[in-house]
Amino acid sequence: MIKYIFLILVLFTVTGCVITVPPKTVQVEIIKFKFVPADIIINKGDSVIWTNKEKRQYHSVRFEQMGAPEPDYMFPGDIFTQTFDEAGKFPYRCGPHPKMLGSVTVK
Ligand SMILES: [Cu+2]
Repeated sequence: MIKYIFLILVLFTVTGCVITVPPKTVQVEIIKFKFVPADIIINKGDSVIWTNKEKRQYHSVRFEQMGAPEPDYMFPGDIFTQTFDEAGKFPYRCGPHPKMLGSVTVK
């Protein structure tokens, strides 16, 4: 029995190293005119979900340097999702509030 458990542990460890990490989803909150956390580091294939946690204020997530057009405003409770398949650093800002800055670094 102990040998059996040991074998499973070994198999788990070995395959864990071979199989690539499944994509994950990272949350960013928009609150008090800030992206929290403002700067995040993710892996290729991961997604980011921004949620507007304000009581009344709308915002947006605009990847201007990636050539993204002005996105729709996000009202309280709205979310914006983006998946990142390329490595690099992607700064973004809020469309209506250019001083609200954030970045996504993809490894
Ligand atoms: Cu804003």
